[in-house]
Amino acid sequence: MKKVSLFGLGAGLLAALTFTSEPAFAQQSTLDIVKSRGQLRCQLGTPAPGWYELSDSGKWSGFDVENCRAVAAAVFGDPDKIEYQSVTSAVRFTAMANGESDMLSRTTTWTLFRDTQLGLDFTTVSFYDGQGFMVKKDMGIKSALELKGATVCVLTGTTTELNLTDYSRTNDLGMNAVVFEDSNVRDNTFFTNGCDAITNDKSSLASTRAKAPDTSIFTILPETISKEPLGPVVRQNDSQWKDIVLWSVFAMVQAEEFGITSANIDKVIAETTNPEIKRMMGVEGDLSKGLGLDPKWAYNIIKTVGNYGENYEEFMGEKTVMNIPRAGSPNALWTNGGMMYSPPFR
Ligand SMILES: N[C@@H](CCC(=O)N[C@@H](CS)C(=O)NCC(=O)O)C(=O)O
Repeated sequence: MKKVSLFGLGAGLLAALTFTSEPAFAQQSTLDIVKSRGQLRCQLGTPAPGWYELSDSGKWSGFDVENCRAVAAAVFGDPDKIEYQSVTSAVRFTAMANGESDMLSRTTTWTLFRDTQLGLDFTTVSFYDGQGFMVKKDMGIKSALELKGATVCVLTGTTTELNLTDYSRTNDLGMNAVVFEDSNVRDNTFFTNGCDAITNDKSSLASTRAKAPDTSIFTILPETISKEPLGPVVRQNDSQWKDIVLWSVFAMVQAEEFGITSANIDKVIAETTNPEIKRMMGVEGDLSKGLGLDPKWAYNIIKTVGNYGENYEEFMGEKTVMNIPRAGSPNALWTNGGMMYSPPFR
């Protein structure tokens, strides 16, 4: 029996439920459910370079996948105890609200509506982005403001779709949205000239470009038309679970600030005199108690998944197909002038 009303779903969304739901859980915490299942159910989007890639052998990897792996490492000491769910943007929140996914980590923008009217809680921002437009270079334009009357490929159920409407209206551009539910169909339509432009978070434009047979023919226009703070989402009303996901991300950010990597962590712990590192790594104190996790939860994240900077470099950095410079962006550590900032581990 579905108890979806627990999550504050409206009748409209209820009607839109497409997932078989498991029995809802009035008392049982998400942590208990995840532990007794022996796996974290983590929701990703459909495969996209940089963010969530699926190898031929069925292995997921990517920047947003690392948030799932961090939580599994925190809960189980093993980042692979995950059942991944690949879901389109259009139905992602339904899959959360009905209990199908324990968390989502999939280029999802934190907005007031989503945080307060879908039975969900946003945890923190793991990547700051903004929306842009990509066109083929041979179109010969330099600005989105030249896209008057253009057809623009866009994914449904996204902030992207809403921002496109706002931007077109505000600037009197009369753009025509060509709306898709499947991101592959959207991308292929753009590649084969079915639209003049494609719009998305700029990081996702880089991801689309990376899928193209010839990446050199595209240009991402300079305008950033929105704020897209992306991060993991959980169901509302389970603050312990929210804390686990939130502090798993913070642990990766804080480890980078401390200069702790997956490679040097054991040496740092053996040699450090820094009490905050000792507390964070479970060598001293009992900081893990409130989270209901093993004292080594943060150690397990950094040892097996790495710190924030390691993950950025591996999946988003300038040596990757994404090639998104971090220096000077909000995704730099606060100590380098960015916005990546963890509260204290005390
Ligand atoms: N950040 C925006 C856009 C999210 C979005 O559409 N992400 C794409 C990236 S290409 C995605 O996850 N696509 C996979 C899919 O929907 O199948 C939002 O939260 O609405």
